[in-house]
Amino acid sequence: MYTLGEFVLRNKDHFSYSIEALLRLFSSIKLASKAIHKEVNKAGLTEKIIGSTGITNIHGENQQKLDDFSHKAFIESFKSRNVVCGIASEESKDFIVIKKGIKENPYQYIVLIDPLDGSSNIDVNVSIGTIFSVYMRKSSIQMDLTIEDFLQKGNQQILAGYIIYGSSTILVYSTGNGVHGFTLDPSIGTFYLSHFNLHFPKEEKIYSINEGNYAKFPEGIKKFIRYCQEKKENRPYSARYIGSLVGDFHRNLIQGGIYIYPKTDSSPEGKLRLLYECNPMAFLAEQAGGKASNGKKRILDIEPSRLHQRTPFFCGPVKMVSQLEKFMENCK
Ligand code: AHM
Ligand code: MG
Repeated sequence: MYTLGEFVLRNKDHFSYSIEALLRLFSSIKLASKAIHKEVNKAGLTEKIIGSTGITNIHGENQQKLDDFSHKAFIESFKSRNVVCGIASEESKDFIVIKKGIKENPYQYIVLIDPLDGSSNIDVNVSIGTIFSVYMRKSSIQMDLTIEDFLQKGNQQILAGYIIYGSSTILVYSTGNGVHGFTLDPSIGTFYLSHFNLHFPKEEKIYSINEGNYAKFPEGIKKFIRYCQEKKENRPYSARYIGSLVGDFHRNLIQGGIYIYPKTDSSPEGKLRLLYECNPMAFLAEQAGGKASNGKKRILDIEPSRLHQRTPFFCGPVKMVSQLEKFMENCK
């Protein structure tokens, strides 16, 4: 049985940068995710975690206590491991600079993170997750970090992944050499390899979309939904929607399905954030033999202009995403 650390070391040629840095990055991610796992599992027992902080976050949403706890857990954990120079989080308006001299912090990695995704599911005991994305900084190590260090195209990611806090806690990642999953054994606090080289299965089975918004969808999406429901070939597909991107993506990766979050009348740019939700999932999807698109363009090729930029997001097996793109194209 391989632990995450042992697996990373044995596959050091999967990462073109410093292996010590990768181990430190994982050390930070594991530490924070275990703290969140522990809180999630006793959420019903403690006022500390259930409910809202009473603060409206930068997206105009009610910040949950677990959102805040998770944000702080990751920031502290990355700070303590001396491997990251800057962090952008869904819970913070601006990027956060880790202040350390070059000598003390020679590593120049940039992290973008959604510390706790699917917050509407926290209080009802449904799967939630963390999504992370890592880049090399672009600016010189001698200079201050700039927003350009964070506004990189998804195709520049050197590490991306998620942690799902579900019936078990699983960490899934890719460095551009396949997608691998590790399940936490909570009795000893160790992640063990459980899903080697994940790939979307050959047969498509599922479509995942918040169909309650049907009336607000573009015509191409309505057509695609009707296509999914048609009795033809291997259709109709099953409808499955948790409302946690990590949970929906993880199930669709294992069982074969497409995740759909289009623009709507009320969210003309879509709902999901490009940099710390869509790009890491798109990177994983492609590594697992799938595809991710905004309806017209590959997600990983979008040039970002804002930290909290939103985008329509369609992600899953190539055949399904390409079919959806065709409907979108014919419906302009
Ligand atoms: P969050 O980051 O505020 O939790 O929002 C992102 C979540 C995704 O996890 C999920 O897929 C989507 O929002 C659900 O949105 P909706 O409730 O509109 O279906
Ligand atoms: Mg989110």
